[in-house]
Amino acid sequence: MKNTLTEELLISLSADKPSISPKFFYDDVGSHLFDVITLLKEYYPTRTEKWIMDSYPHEIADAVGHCDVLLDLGAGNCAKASRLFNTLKPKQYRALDISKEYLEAAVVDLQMQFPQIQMSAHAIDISQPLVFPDIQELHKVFFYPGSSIGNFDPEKVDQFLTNLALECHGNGGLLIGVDLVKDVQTLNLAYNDPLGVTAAFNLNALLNVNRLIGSNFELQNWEHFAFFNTSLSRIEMHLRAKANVQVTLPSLSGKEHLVSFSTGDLIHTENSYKYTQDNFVEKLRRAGFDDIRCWTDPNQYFLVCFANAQKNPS
Ligand code: AVI
Repeated sequence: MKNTLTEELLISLSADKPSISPKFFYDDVGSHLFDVITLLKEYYPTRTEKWIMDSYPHEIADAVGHCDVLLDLGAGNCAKASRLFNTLKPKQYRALDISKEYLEAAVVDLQMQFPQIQMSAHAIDISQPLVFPDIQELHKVFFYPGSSIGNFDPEKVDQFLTNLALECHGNGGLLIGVDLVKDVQTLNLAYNDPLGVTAAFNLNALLNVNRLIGSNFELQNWEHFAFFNTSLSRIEMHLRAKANVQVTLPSLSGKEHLVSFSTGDLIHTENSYKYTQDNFVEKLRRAGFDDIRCWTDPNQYFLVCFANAQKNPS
């Protein structure tokens, strides 16, 4: 596992357009910094999604209908899903995330509060194809909040949604939160908060990479750079070199090599795609969902959809 990660980072950092996958944001410090981001006034997605879920609990429950199994994709501390338990009344809750320890602790706590729901925690990388043969016959509701779908490239989104629609086996659907296109100022501010929390979150990826592969990125040589790319409809986050720097990277054979960056050079760390309601609904349809219900907030900043898997997927 360590070698695979090292290899992935060495390849992406030595490429013509260097990058670090956003999954490297989420070490312990990075996960806490992300939690702080969600509390910031400028970062509207988390509280707007909560506002929508809290404003339409019965409409959402009606659309979802009967729920045998709630599958929480990227569950984290399970807080968002647990707010749905009283209205969706799932018989089973499966929390899926990349880190099992964190997840197990959250599920143990939650199980005490909701003893009637059968709960389990599963360490799964949801960017890989998902299969759930043991619950094929049951009515499944996939839950994917927080606009995490925005961090996938569009082709990956299509594969991911198609996989979920097929995994419903004509019996279930997807409850998903999606960030919407809006004025550029609001978008840029959400990823350039004046307190600098998003900057710290972005820079912390370098510390995590140093720890994982033994490189020697120095934070004072790098700055946060984020902007809305209108033509691609995405926020791009980068780390920008503030000086000419050389970074030592290890190699799998044990020999170190130097990578040079000039002032202004970029390391791409994240894309966060923003959709319109129409183009996201169209994506859901193409992936094999129909009967799609949508809810939004008065500013139309964020979208929550429930999409039923087609009964006879073609
Ligand atoms: C996790 N994800 C949906 C966040 C986003 O808005 O794309 C990650 C994030 N990056 C910077 N701020 C928040």
